[in-house]
This record gives sequence, C-alpha cells and structure tokens, in this order.
Amino acid sequence: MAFVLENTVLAVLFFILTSLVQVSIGEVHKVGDSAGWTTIGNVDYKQWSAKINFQIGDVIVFEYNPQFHNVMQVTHAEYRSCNASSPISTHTTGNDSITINTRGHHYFICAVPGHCQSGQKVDINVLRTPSVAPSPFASSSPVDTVPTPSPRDVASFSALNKPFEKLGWLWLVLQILLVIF
Ligand SMILES: [Cu+2]
Repeated sequence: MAFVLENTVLAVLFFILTSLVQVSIGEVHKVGDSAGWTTIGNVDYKQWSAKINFQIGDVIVFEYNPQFHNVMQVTHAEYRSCNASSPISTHTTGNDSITINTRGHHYFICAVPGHCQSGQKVDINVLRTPSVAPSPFASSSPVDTVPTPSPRDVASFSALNKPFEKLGWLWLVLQILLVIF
C-alpha cells in the first residue's frame, strides 16, 4: 500500500514539475521575417520589432550570410551612433539564436561598415509592465508604439495567469495528499 502511495506522490510531483517548466518556454522570432538580417530591400526593423510583443524567454533568430553581415549587441548610445567598437556580445554564425532573459531594450546592429547606418539595426524591447487590453485613450494617442490587439496579446495575457493556475493545482494536490494520509 505504501508503495502505491509513493508512486502516486511521485507521479503527482512529476506532473507539477513538467507543467511548471512549460511556462518558461518562449516563442521564436526571426528578425526581418522572410527577409532575414540584411541591407537588401531596406527592411524596416523598427516596424518589424514594433509588431511583436516580446516576452522573457523568447528566442530571437538572426539569419544572414556570414560573409556579408554579423550581429553585435550594443548599448543604447552605440545603437544610436552605430558604434561597434565595444560590443556586449558578437555573433557571426549566420544563424544566431539569442534568448532574451531580461526586460527592457536589447540593441543589435550589424558591424560591417555602413550597414547599421543604412538601417541594419534592431531594438528588441521586452516591456517592463505586462501589456493588457489597450485603454480607450490609446487609440487617440499619436504615439506609434501602441500595438493593435492581436491573438498574441490574448495568449500572453493567459500566460500571465498560468503561474496562478499552477498554484491552484498545487493547492489541489496538497488537499489530495492530506486526504490520503
Ligand atoms: Cu550587415
């Protein structure tokens, strides 16, 4: 009998752990979508990043020909001035996956001379406050950073509630354990 109980407890613990891990898996975003990381076609990387609701744990993928481009993470000042002399990190594989682990801005530029200046730069911003349904005042605002509601917004909102769901599960499991013992 004790053996069966032990197995049940282990199974329940396993279930809790696996469901908690699922919360931290982020989405993958390819910079520039089908165009990739390039100077061809004047891709508007500002416009590209503005339409995405970045979350912690998301993966940013830079796809490019490493003969012609690279990726350097830089400070805000370096991003603005296209200064690649002291990057935070350098990526050169042509297929670089970078996981975003912190809130706020993450600035990336191509360090090949002239490329950043011609627009090969991107600002990945993970909002410090979680985005919720836009207020009625948002639509009258001239600010261009107000995102239109998308399925992603709804998804991220429900993701916010996930930890609380897990707490609910934990509570239920504790109740079951109390009944068993
Ligand atoms: Cu480049």
